[in-house]
Parts: sequence; structure tokens; C-alpha cells
Amino acid sequence: MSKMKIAAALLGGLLSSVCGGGAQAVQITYADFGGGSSFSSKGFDITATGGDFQQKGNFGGSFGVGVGSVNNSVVSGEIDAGKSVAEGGTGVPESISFQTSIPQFLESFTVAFLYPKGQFSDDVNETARIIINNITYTLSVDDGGGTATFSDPGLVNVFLDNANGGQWTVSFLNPFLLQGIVFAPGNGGPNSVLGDFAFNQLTTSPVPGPIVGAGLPGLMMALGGLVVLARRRRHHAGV
Ligand SMILES: [Ca+2]
Ligand SMILES: [Ca+2]
Ligand SMILES: [Ca+2]
Repeated sequence: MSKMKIAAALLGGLLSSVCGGGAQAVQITYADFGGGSSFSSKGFDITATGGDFQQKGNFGGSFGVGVGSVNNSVVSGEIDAGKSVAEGGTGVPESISFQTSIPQFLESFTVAFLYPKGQFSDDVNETARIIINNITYTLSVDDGGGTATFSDPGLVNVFLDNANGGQWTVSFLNPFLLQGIVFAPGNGGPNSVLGDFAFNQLTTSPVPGPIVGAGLPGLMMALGGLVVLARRRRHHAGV
């Protein structure tokens, strides 16, 4: 009996170690970014459009990374709409893109410097466009800045981390399989400079995979052990 319990406990432990073991969240933060306009980290290919990565902070107690360039950027260290061609820019909005081919769930993301109307010369509530798996969502600061609204509110909770830093965390309520996420300026898209903000953090969790590799022989041994124990129990019971 006790052997069965031990074997079952071992099997349970082995299963959880195979299926859930090493299921550590992946976090990419602003601090992982250097210069340049692309790099790969933690299974993601990360690319800036419209300039190079540019850090911002400490600003109001928050940190982030945006996009900067000599000719196109309107706001240093934030992801902005860029200058129009008439203004000497490229006419292409800045963005930061994360793409992955590793199956994983989007847990949350955090942005900074997304402020309500009246702060830092913004005359609208700032809006971020968040393009997830090629579907565009928006995160819009509400009047007064105490709350923000995600365009599909049933998917997420939105938390105000730091009002002075315009820092918000959007946390997904259910497993959301992620292929790509792009942080782009909002407020109607490329024609406004008011939807500027910075990337702070992205958190994902691994998709539990099939039992593969080194785990399989161990699992078969554990299952075999259970069968042997069960046979022994029946044998003893018969005697
Ligand atoms: Ca910029
Ligand atoms: Ca702004
Ligand atoms: Ca801003």
C-alpha cells in the first residue's frame, strides 16, 4: 500500500516535472534593449521600425524603451507616429515588434508614459495600438488618468502601476497563444503624435508540451513500476 502511494507520488511528481517543470515565465524588459534596431532574445525576434531603440527613464518613476532617430522621431524614448514626409520625416510610424515561433502564452505586457489629457502638453488622452497576432487592439487612458480601457475588455485586466510614469500593465485572463505583438502609436494611427508611449515589459509562459525526450523513458519506468506493484499486490492478496 505504502509502496503504491510512493510510486503514485513519484509518478505524479514526474508528470508535473515533465509537463509543468521548467515552466518558467519569460520576461523581456526595457533593460534588455541596447542600441540598434533589432536583436533576438529569449525566443523573440525584436525589431524597431522608424529608428533605433532608445531608452527613457527614470521619468516620473518609470522606465521604458521607445524608438529614436535624427529625422523621424517626434518624442525621444517613446514610440510615436514619426514626422510626415512634409516635415522631413519618413511618414512611417515608429513601432517595436516582437515575433516568436516558440509556442507560448501571452501573460501580460506593461507600457509607460501613456498619460491622460492635460499631462505633458497632451491635449487628448493618449492611446496605444497593440497589434497581437495581426489583430489591432487599443489601450486608451480614460479621462482623469485613473483607469485605462483595452478595446476588448473581456480579455484582460488593466492595472495602473504608476500614474506619474503613465505606466500600465495589461494582464490576460485566459491563455492567449502568442505569435507576435507590436507596440505602435495610437490616437488614430499615423496622423497624430499624441499616442506616444514606451515599452516596459512583456511576460509569457510556456505552452505545456507533449511528453518528449528525456522525460519519456522515466515516465515509462514509473508506469512499469506501478504495474509491477499492482501485480505484487494482487499476488499477495491471493495468498
Ligand atoms: Ca520616438
Ligand atoms: Ca504625448
Ligand atoms: Ca506619451
